[in-house]
Amino acid sequence: MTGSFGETVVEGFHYRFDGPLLHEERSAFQLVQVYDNPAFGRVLVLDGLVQTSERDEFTYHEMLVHTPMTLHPDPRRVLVIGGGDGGTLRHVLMHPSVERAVMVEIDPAVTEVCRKLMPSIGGGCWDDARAEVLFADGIAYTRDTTERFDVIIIDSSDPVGPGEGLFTPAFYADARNALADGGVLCAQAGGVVFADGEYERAFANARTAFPDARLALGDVPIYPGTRWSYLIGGVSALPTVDVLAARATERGLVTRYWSPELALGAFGLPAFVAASLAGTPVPTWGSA
Ligand code: SPD
Repeated sequence: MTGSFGETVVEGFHYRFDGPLLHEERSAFQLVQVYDNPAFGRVLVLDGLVQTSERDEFTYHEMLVHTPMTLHPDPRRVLVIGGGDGGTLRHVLMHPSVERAVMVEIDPAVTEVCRKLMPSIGGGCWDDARAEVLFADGIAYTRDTTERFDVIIIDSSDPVGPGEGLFTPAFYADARNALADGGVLCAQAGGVVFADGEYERAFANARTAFPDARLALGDVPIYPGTRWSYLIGGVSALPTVDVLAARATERGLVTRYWSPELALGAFGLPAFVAASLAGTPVPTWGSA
């Protein structure tokens, strides 16, 4: 079947991918689609919004995972909320210090189709004895768990539909409680170029539980506007690049996007993002 898919980014700007639809189903939670695109390979789309692709997933997952994992000196227990495609779990398990990684995904249909049609994203994570994969509500899990985690990673979809509750003050407070002493939180917080208050709201809500919350930015070519934000909580002072580099070397990390220099530089924000987070009025996108 030939076809195309895409998103309306803002009024007057739509982006379109060509490629056949390989899979479509309405799960109990959302519309799940996989397309095949000549530039990005297979692409997972949920409720019409692009989630990840075979060819650029590394840009997103490496920032989302290796940044918090190397900010922690010895991450042994890790909780992943969402991340049904397996990319986040696969990258978490690259850290040899990890003894246990729990992934809580709400929609089994996402995992099932990604394992079948996009197997390179999760790789061997599904068979790793350190991993436990649960299909359950991540909000309830985080609230109710008695375990304490060194790193919690929120690999959600956008703050609409199933992902909405993962951006609230109540959820961030529960995540704070589920962290061990010295624990680090990382959550995807949306794009910053064509943002509609999304990352600012996530940041403000996270700050109610993590007074030290900060934002890092990275590039994800397939996402609208490309510049993507990652919220980090639980790190009062960033380490030096030498500390991050030593941790990456000790752990034998082999990365294609992430580097210690990039990770620390990512906390240097464009002026309009810093101003927006500070609540200082900034010109909206497209203003002269
Ligand atoms: N607008 C799409 C944001 C999606 C972020 N999560 C993607 C999941 C990839 N593991």
